[in-house]
Amino acid sequence: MAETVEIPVVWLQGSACTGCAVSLLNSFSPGAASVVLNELVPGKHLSLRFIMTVMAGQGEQVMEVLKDTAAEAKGGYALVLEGSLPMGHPLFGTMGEEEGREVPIAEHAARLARGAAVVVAMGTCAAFGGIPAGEPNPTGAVSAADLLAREGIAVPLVNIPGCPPHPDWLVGSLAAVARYGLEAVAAGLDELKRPKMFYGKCVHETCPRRADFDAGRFARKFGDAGCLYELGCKGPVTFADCPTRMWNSGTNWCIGAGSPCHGCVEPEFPDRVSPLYCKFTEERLERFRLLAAEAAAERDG
Ligand code: FSX
Ligand code: SF4
Repeated sequence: MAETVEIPVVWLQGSACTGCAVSLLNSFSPGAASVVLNELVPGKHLSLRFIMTVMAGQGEQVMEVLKDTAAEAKGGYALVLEGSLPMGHPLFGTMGEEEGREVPIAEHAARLARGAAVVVAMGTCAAFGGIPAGEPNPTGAVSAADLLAREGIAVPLVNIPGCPPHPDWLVGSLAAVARYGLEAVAAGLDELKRPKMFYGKCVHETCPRRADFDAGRFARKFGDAGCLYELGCKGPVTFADCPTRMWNSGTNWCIGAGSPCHGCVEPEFPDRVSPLYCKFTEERLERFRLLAAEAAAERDG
């Protein structure tokens, strides 16, 4: 029998609520235990070597794992980044010490990204900055893409946004990389580096309340039947397969539970889709995009 190929995975967490790691534990098919214990696709096994939320080890020993992976598996491991990277002060978000100095998570991330085959930004915080980078961004939090650009690291990046992301979006993307190769997955990314197989359709297109929208039947208060647009639904500007995939092992999803879509997979989340329960308009979105572009231009000098 052919030997199983091990794909080392290192998972670092910066500024985040830990929901992304918890969401991974909700993986249903395959189950979370199966993701780490069994072959993900025939002949390929994800060797999850480091993940702070779940691993039992701690201290020097686990920090060695990071160094060993960077050295032994150079160019062949996946770096998953959860959360944004706080860059505002050297003591924001540190992990471990080196010669008496506490090492910022951004430094670990940059070091590991240099030798990775792929960086996967898990969650909207890692992909676009998300909640920790919300105005006024007191910790100077940046996304994985920003970190790679600042450090001049040219490594393939896959964004898996969502606050938190659906477990299938990560597990499915990693399975696709293991099965079809990185190039095939890279070819299927949208302009925001999200896999189109999960983020290719607008929520509004496949929403079961779409007929209500078209007929002008709008919910006026929570609990009403009808389209949730007047209550702040961001489905018309949000790209994800939540309406068909659903959450919690296919149980339900935000709009199914009567909550407007908050647009959590989009770079505009959270600042520019807020207030979450206020009606959103195309004009408002345009204005916010303009402001965001101006702010980015100012930031980049
Ligand atoms: Fe961010 Fe992850 Fe939002 Fe939380 O840890 S994408 S705050 S739900 O889940 O990074
Ligand atoms: Fe569109 Fe939201 Fe209305 Fe669904 S509830 S039809 S996504 S506006």
